Amino acid sequence: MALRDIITLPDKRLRLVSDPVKSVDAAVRALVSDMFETMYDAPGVGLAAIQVGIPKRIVTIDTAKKDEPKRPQILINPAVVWSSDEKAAYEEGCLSIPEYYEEVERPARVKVKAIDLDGKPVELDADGLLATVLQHEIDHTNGVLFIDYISKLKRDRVIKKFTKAAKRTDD
Ligand code: GNR
Ligand code: NI
Repeated sequence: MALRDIITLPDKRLRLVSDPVKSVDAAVRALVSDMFETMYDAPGVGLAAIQVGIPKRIVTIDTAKKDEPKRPQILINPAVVWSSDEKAAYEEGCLSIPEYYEEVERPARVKVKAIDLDGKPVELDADGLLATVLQHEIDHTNGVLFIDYISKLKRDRVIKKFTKAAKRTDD
């Protein structure tokens, strides 16, 4: 078990389309274990492998509140197979865009298919925060960030802020 570094804007790897996992082997299990450790430490309610620099379609999620028992969920090769016409708005944040929050509207309910750590197919029906986090994480596996859904003015402003901050730290 190890903490891994979370990559942040403007790291171009956040725009990669991650590769499907072909077999759930020891390396995948070790990565999943590190992702949970990194996600709980951050803390965050979800994490995609690309956020620790690994372009594989692997997602960890735990939307349990602080006073509730842990509820770890692992999704390998996840895909949204149905989404509701009804939308829901959530104030979203992202560990790869630290301390920036904006309201995003997405389908309120989704059905997601994936495989678990045993390579077995799983199907999830989600609403509320879980539906939003599932979509946010599956977006990461496709190189999509929540700022892609806000106005271009706000998006350009936040990208510029992180680009400037990165320039200041490497000179
Ligand atoms: O910790 C997180 N909180 C969150 C809140 C609202 C919508 C999505 C999220 S996911 C985020 C962690 C993260 O960046 N996952 O990719
Ligand atoms: Ni994120």
